Amino acid sequence: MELTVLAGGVGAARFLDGLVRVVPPESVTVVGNVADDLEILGLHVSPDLDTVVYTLAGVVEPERGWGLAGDTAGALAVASQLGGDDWFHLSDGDIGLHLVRTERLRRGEPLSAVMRDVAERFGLSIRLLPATDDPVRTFVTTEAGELDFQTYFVRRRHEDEALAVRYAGAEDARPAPGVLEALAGADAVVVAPSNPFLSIEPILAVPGIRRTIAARNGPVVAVSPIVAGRAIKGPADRMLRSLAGEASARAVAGRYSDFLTHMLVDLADAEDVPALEALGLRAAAGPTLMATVEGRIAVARETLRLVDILST
Ligand code: FO1
Repeated sequence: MELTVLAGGVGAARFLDGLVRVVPPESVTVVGNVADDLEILGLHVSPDLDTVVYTLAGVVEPERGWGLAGDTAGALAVASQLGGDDWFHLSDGDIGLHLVRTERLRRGEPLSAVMRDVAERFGLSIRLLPATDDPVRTFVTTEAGELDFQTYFVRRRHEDEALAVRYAGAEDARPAPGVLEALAGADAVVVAPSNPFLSIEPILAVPGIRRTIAARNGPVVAVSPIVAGRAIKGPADRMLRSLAGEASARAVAGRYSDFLTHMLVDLADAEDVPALEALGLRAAAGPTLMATVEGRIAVARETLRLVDILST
């Protein structure tokens, strides 16, 4: 049994943390978003891939859901004193990863090769693939102008209304080695509970990825990142309202209408199930909250039950 998961930020990492406790981690391939990668203080940072690594390795800062738990920030304090960028929080241990990655990328190695080694050295058994080794970067149009992703998200705390989203470089990007095979060959593809615009669509924008998913015969199941009209974390609810008309599981399903076959919505949204089924999906309401490990396991189990991979 093989599962391939499209994954963005913290919600996806928490979902994966449950999934690898329910199925053998070796059977899981993650296709991760790289469009929120940034260069800062001369370092290449891949927040979404690192969040998956730190979460599955059990070293993530648990409240925020990103970065290393219990780490110091001496390097950033000195950088700040010297007038360097200090708005993006990089802790000392995290910088160690960015140093190694940046050096290897500068030597010409692909991101996928670097992250394969990083995942292995953190003891992970899943396969972690960036969607692409090529540079794709998200830009968000706001009333303050077009902002690069981390300026919109971290520096301005995603307070601006998103009027449009663009994935620069996507049209020239190629899927990283193994991505299309993992999507075509999996018993199920899972769209993690991630922001459609900021986490999933930048993956789908890489030529070949969306088409390969749509051409599957097997199930493609999404877990709704919206609970009772609200995002658990981040701006997905506000972005769905401004860019897709409403913040609901239905609106999320609408973003994936060309390939989605199944959808898990939160128990609070059980009344959405008939409307999703009217769209031709198999849908179910179940737990989707992932604050605890037990919650993450429950979400993973419900997702796999919905696509008949688990029977109990
Ligand atoms: N998120 C923040 O809100 N503020 C930060 O300063 C910040 C730093 C950061 C450093 C490394 C890393 O792996 C993630 C970091 N994040 C930070 C999270 C990240 O910006 C977002 O969660 C994702 O890019 C969105 O998926």
